[in-house]
Amino acid sequence: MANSQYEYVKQFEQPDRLLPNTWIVIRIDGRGFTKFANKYRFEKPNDRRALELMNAAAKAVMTELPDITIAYGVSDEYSFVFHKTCSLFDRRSSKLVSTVVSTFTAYYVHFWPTYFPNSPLSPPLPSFDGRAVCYPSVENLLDYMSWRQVDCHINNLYNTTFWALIQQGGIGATEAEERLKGTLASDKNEILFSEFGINYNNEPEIYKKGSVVFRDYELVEPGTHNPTVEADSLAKPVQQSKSQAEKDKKRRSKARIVVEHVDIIKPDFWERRPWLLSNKP
Ligand code: DGT
Ligand code: MG
Ligand code: MG
Ligand code: MG
Ligand code: MG
Repeated sequence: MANSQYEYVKQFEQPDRLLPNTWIVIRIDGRGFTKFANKYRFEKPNDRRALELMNAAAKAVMTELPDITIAYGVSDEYSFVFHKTCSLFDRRSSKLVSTVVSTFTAYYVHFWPTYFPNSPLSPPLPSFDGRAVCYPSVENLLDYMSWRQVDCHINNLYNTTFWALIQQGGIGATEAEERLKGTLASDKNEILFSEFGINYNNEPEIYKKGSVVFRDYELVEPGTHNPTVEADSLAKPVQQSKSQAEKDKKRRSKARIVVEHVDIIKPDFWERRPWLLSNKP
């Protein structure tokens, strides 16, 4: 099409390409989910249907975007990790973030009736915000993932104790908050055990650890790979032929996507699945 007198407006667009050779994390978070959870009577502190709905939407996002290496979800949030060699949308931040957010939201609404068959959605409908952050090293990326999982643990231990005090202990929210002020993890474990007979260790893994979504291949022996060293050893992305890249992409789209509730803070998880952090996406 010939240039029109209006074409100059294009120059107002700002470039937003994310730093090359860095791991891109896109985190989405439910907007106003405190209210949303009350409206649909989510169970407190954890509603399994709500968490499984989040996981189903995350799985669908990973299926549609094979560039995503791994995802981690807790509460109303999900973090999607794009491989450092990812070139999708020329790594343009707004395109990546908006695609992840809208794909996730669309599937969340799509799968809603499967998980909440007796509570049809009505406006205001669920929506999510999103942001992209680049992590330059595997160590930074793993620290990010650990940060989210530690957050899950701290919040879940607090919420489990808080709601036990209210639901089983019969005290009010203000009083429960007072009781928990300044307590350590060991104190909360003790309250749960001695007052309510709850052994926190026996709580469901999905609540304690959150949800990890990734493509599954055969596990390797632990200790034979050091993913941090290996994946950080090359500054330049491995040059692949187009046909090889296509093949890899096909392999990724065919792989089984699994959801597990496991520790991703210790190196074991990563060592046994070297494909997650490998230089080749
Ligand atoms: P935001 O993200 O700033 O728009 O505001 P919120 O309200 O979404 O706050 P956020 O994201 O910090 O916290 C998540 C809220 O979602 C939190 O208030 C509890 C609620 N929520 C998430 N999962 C569950 C669940 O399984 N059960 C219940 N009862 N509430 C949940
Ligand atoms: Mg928030
Ligand atoms: Mg939220
Ligand atoms: Mg949140
Ligand atoms: Mg278009």
